[in-house]
Amino acid sequence: MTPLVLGGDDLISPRVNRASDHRPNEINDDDLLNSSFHPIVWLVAGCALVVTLGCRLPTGITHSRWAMEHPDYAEKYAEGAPKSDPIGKVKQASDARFLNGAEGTYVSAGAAYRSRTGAGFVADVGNENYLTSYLTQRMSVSGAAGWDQASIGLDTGLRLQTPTRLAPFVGIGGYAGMNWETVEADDDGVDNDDDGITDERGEEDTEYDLTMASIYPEVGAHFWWTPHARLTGFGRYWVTTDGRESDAWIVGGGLAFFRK
Ligand SMILES: [Ca+2]
Ligand SMILES: [Ca+2]
Repeated sequence: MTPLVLGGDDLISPRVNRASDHRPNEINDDDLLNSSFHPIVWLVAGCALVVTLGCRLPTGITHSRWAMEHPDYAEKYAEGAPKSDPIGKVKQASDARFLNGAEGTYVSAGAAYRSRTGAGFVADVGNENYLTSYLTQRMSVSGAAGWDQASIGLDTGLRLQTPTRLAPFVGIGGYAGMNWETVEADDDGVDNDDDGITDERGEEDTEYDLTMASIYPEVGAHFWWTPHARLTGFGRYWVTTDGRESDAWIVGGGLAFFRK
């Protein structure tokens, strides 16, 4: 056994194991080193990225008064719950009622699946407001695209959620916009691509729908990384005016910053 020493090139670049390095049934120290070292490399790289982005670990993750940098919360919990009051500790660790009236900006992105056009993606940028501590209203510009389809429009919705740091929600939303879609056109009696042959095999046409709309139910959860920054995961099922083949499953996530 050679000593387990951190050093050499391994500190800079995780090396690729070579088959010739191995002898059967022998635990190789380099393997031990590499197997425990790769996560460290990723952790350091991840931390560097987080620091670069100006982010930080969730606030107050080591103590129960998590939102003391927010003035409303700080005033409410100026005197924290004593150690003898575990329920009080849980309450102050989860309370997010100070967000009543907060206004924020969000970006979100997700994967979409339609039975007619297959997989695609969606992206949004917009505003969300806390009408109460447990109800938000949001509005965004939203785009979606797949292999044979693209759309852009306005998206809006309401979310009913718990007024807590980790906040599951249910919501309802609506979308209205323009949709482009490539469809099969080999049986419509028209030379759609102007190549002099009508309805040749594989002929396609582009359909435009300037008034596509959808409504959708939504479920998801928020987590407040800081008293002002919120992470969100969500799932939706779009029911569209273009028929059930244009309906879509959407799963995504987002980041929002709130001012108050
Ligand atoms: Ca043609
Ligand atoms: Ca045709």
